[in-house]
Amino acid sequence: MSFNKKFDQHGVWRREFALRLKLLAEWMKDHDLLDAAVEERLHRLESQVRSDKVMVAFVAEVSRGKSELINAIFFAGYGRRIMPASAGRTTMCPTELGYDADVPPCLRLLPIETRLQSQALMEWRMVPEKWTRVDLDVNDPAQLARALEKVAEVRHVTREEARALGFWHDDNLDDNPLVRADGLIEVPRWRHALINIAHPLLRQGLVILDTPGLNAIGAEPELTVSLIPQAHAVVFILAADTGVTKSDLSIWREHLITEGDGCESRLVVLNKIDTLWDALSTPEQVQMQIDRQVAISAEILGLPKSQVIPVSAQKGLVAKVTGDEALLQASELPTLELALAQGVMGQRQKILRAAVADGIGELKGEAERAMHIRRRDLAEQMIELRGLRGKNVSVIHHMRFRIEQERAEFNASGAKIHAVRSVHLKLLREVFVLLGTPTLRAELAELTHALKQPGIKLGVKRVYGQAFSRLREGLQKSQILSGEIQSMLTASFRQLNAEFSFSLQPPNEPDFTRYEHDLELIQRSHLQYLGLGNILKLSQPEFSERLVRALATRLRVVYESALSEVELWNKSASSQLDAQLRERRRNFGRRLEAIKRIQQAASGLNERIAEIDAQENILNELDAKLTELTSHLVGKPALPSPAQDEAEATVIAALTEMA
Ligand SMILES: Nc1nc2c(ncn2[C@@H]2O[C@H](COP(=O)(O)OP(=O)(O)O)[C@@H](O)[C@H]2O)c(=O)[nH]1
Ligand SMILES: [Mg+2]
Repeated sequence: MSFNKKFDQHGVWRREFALRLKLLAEWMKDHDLLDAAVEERLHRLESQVRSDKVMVAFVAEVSRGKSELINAIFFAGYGRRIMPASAGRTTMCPTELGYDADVPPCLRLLPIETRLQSQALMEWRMVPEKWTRVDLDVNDPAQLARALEKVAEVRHVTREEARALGFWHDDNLDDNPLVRADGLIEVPRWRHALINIAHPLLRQGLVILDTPGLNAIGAEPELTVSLIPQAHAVVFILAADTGVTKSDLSIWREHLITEGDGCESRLVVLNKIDTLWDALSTPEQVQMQIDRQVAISAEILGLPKSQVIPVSAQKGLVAKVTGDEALLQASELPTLELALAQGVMGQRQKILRAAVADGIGELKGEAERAMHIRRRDLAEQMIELRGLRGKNVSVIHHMRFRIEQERAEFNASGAKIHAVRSVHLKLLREVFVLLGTPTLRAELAELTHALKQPGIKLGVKRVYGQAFSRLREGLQKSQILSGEIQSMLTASFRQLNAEFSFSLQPPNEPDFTRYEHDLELIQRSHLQYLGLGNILKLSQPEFSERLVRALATRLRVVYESALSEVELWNKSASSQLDAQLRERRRNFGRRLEAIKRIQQAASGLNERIAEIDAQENILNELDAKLTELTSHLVGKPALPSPAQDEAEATVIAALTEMA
């Protein structure tokens, strides 16, 4: 299955999931099963699946054919080149292609001069007015292609300006751009480009990152320490006619090697194999030459041969546009698409499904607990009412008095429940402080300060190590505190259960090891980046500033998700208490109501018993329906087929009717 088809299939699953989730929510609401925690969980699941992005980054030295490959894989349907990819017109700035429904189709460009300020790229995204916007007409591929040529624009600046912008390094002369005869240096006009178009794949959450060559990657630390490591797949491109050059190797080593995990998501492409096609050689001879280039490249990069895929992006694009099947096969593009589909999409789906299955499992548990309480209340009422059979008026009167007394006692014990809550909140507040923005900010200020010390170069690893072990310590402390909160919750829930025969169950406590692992990866990407060459740049104060800003934006994401996990945990605990209290109050109401009716007419008793029987049956049905609705959500997606489309159409129709 090609990448595009696999991605489509993923999209179908996600849409279907979102629809089913909506159905589940409506159903739960109708049956009064939607408490605050469940609602929150549904909401999170929905946005997790809806906003799930898959980022594929294309990284290589200039002119290896990144843009051409993007054209060939994703945009051949437009019938022409969309990303500029021709000699002398190459992408000069990192370019992200994606789709955001809230923004009209456009190209947004961030001027290169923003590098003179210390804000991280992520922060600039929040300031739309700093970006130059060009509207795009998606129905006019020629206009689209013309507009996108802006990403190739350059400026000519003096050496001082180039140095300030991060393109010139006095201690690393080899890597500097060429100086023209008039002494000026060519630099990109834009720092970053965002392309927003409603291409079918982009609509479904694909984000493509096209990067310029080594020089521009090196100048933007955020690419290396943030965007590229977070991409779900990185395609590294070599050209068959040049083999692995020195700068190819620098990019590979400085920006792409990650130890341990992530191997599956790195694809190496040996592009331009058509330059080896040669009318004077036999196909076997050409193939041998390609194989040799693959073997040599794999050896230099330290990869198994199977991980280097030879293709011709250009011929692949031509073949798709002209419908030339033989040429398409010869270009080997389908082989690359297959590898992307299996490696990247397969992986992504597995992760998302696992996360979703966990969420659904907890949600189901919460709803079942609510039903359990109702079931038990019914059972108790049943015993109570059966006991009244054949009893005289005074016994019934006495019973009513007893229930009223019980209710008064229960209302008076509200203070005890309140106490449990306030201790819980107090401890939680400590966790919030540990994981909060001020704590993180203070940590990072310390790191910036340390990095700015003269002669830091040798101590970088240690300084990072210290900062990260403090961060890890914070997470470990949060884990310990959460453990204490959990024990407290368990004990007080048990006590409340015993005293009021509640069935409270403490929700799963947050697990911070995942976030520790994230910290590990972030630390590694920074050290990797600084370990080679780039460490020299620390002598420029604005560089360390930028580096730490980039670090901050990435850490913030980790801390925000940790905090939100803690919040959900808290919400789940307190909404259980709320639910039990509410149900109990209702239960008193129902019991009193039943007695009153029995006092008024003797026949009331049997009627009431029959009602309770009926309610028990309804609960059983609800239980079965819940299992059915949730099992649809964690089930495997059907293969895309006409039947699948029909199924989807049916669900959509059902929902439209509901709305
Ligand atoms: N012969 C040949 N040329 C290619 C191929 N892919 C790209 N090119 C050419 O290589 C040059 C650079 O391509 P481009 O996509 O702009 O490279 P980028 O800088 O990596 O984005 C352009 O002139 C392309 O036409 C290919 O598969 N075969
Ligand atoms: Mg390019």
